[in-house]
Amino acid sequence: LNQQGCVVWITGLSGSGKSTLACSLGRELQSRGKLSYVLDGDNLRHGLNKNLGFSPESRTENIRRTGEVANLFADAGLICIASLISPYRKDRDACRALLPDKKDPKGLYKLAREGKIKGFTGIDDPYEPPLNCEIELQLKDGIVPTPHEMAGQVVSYMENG
Ligand code: GGZ
Repeated sequence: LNQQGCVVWITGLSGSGKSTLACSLGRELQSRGKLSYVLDGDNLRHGLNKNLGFSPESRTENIRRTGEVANLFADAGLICIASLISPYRKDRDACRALLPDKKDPKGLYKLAREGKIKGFTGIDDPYEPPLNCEIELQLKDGIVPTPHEMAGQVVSYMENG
């Protein structure tokens, strides 16, 4: 299997279309040759989470179990799409903490913040942005451009100045 696993977590109210989006995303990924698996809150409540109701504690446990399973799927290289109401922020944050951080894939920032790496650029050692660089890659509507778009900006500068 030549793909990096990850978790796409869909949260929202009952009836807001989470399951529909999850299925549709699964089909879209399949058409691109990517293997995915949907963990749907309502379905999981028939099996794995059969003994759970809707008290705050039960929901927390529901999210925790699903997060652990999603993490295993991702570890096996699948794109795991979880669709659960997951109403409480603290439960979603706990789930997120289980998963490898895509913004810190090597875990270096985490180690640096814990003081386990000293002199890490951007944490306890400076990064001095250039004062007069030739190109500054621009956000588009506040969104970070894709690598392809950024490459376009560089090429355009090289051609047109
Ligand atoms: C919210 C409830 C409740 C209560 C039953 N509150 O739209 P549905 O019907 O088919 O899917 C909903 C499902 C929610 O399960 P989750 O595992 O996603 O919830 S949570 O993340 O909060 O643990 C809904 C149905 O269960 N349902 N009672 N009281 N949704």
